[in-house]
Amino acid sequence: MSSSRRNFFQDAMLFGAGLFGLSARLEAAAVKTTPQKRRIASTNSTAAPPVPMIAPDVPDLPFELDGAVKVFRLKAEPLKLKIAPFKTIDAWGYNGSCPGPTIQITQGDRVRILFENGLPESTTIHWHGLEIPIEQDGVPFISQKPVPPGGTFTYEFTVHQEGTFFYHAHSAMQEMIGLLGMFIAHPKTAHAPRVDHDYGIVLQEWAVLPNNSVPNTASMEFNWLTFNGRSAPATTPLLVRLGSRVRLRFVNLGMDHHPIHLHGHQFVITGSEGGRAPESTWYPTNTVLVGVAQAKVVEFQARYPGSWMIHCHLPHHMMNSMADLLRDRQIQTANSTDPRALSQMETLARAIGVEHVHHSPIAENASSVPGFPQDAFMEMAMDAAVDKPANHGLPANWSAGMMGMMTMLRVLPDDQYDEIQRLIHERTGAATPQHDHHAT
Ligand SMILES: [Cu+2]
Repeated sequence: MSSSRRNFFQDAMLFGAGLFGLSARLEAAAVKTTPQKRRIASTNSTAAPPVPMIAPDVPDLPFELDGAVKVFRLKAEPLKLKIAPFKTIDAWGYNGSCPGPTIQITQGDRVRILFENGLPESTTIHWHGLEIPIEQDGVPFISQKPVPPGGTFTYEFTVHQEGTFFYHAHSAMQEMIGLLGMFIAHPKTAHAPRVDHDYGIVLQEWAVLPNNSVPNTASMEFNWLTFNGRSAPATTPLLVRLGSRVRLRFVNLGMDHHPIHLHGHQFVITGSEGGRAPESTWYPTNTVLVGVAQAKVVEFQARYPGSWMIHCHLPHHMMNSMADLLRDRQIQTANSTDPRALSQMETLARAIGVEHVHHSPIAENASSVPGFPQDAFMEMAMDAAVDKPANHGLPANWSAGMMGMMTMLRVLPDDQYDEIQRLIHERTGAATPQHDHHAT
């Protein structure tokens, strides 16, 4: 038997039994990895199927099988989105999630999406980057009639590509209020070199005036920047084993291009919204510009232990609730009425010996120095308000250094990695690592 035939049969066995839903596959993966230490598989044969992608804070969309067709259900609807401790906005999304739940399939799959419009206005879904028949393209008035409020539409197509795609409403303002989600088409056998961890992050930006909850989708003054619908420190760190090979996928559908920077490691750009890039194009870098409507995929070896920042490097995208109209340019991260946030800020103040409850030390003559304040008044620790297993073991007041479009890559030795996976298991009762949707 040729090796490609053998690979095919291995895949058929591995995938054939596991077509109950991606969550079932993730569960199986988690069960395998949690109890005993898993050997790093980077250098192993690529015959096995790829690891599923995990988008922290975003669920996967389950499916049912109708014969060989994977049947998904998506409903567009308004929702409340808690983007930061004590900051909740009115967004629109799918199935109660913004970004919408991730669709993960295998190259070659036929998919059917039963779509329902729970919005107060018409919409459609466009499948960004997929080569599918024009009737499935989801452009209102051009490829289909708009789906009216309360209406339904069935999309069905075969995906012959592999890569990082996304779905979104094909209406500009609807995109900006949150109507998008990731669509991942995995190759049947993993790309070489094989990765041990695969993470996805959706980049979004919001203009929400103080004391408002509805984003102004016509504004260019973005003051809240999110990874997977959360602003730091509410983002969930990406956990990887020391020595493992890691893939990160970024998707951007906003008004700005975001230069995403990783600390402490070099990576190579291995793919875009068009699929896998040939290895001859890879070069070492540590910042990837994720343009509007683009996906960028990077890979690297997690060589250095520590909690390393991953963040947009546009300075204004490393802040929360940036609003110039606030008196004295004071920046507010949390609603100041929340007792947990306030008590955490007081703890920080005591720890660093300042009078004010919410910032690091300033000079006595600070107010007479031209230019002051710059970053003073912005740091507010709220570790307790964003407590979750993925943050376990970080230094006290770590959250004061986290704002805006920012998360961490936590490169952990086996014992620490396993300990946190055990805590995740305990906290959520779920087998899916890092999915911590309901943590407060
Ligand atoms: Cu940015």
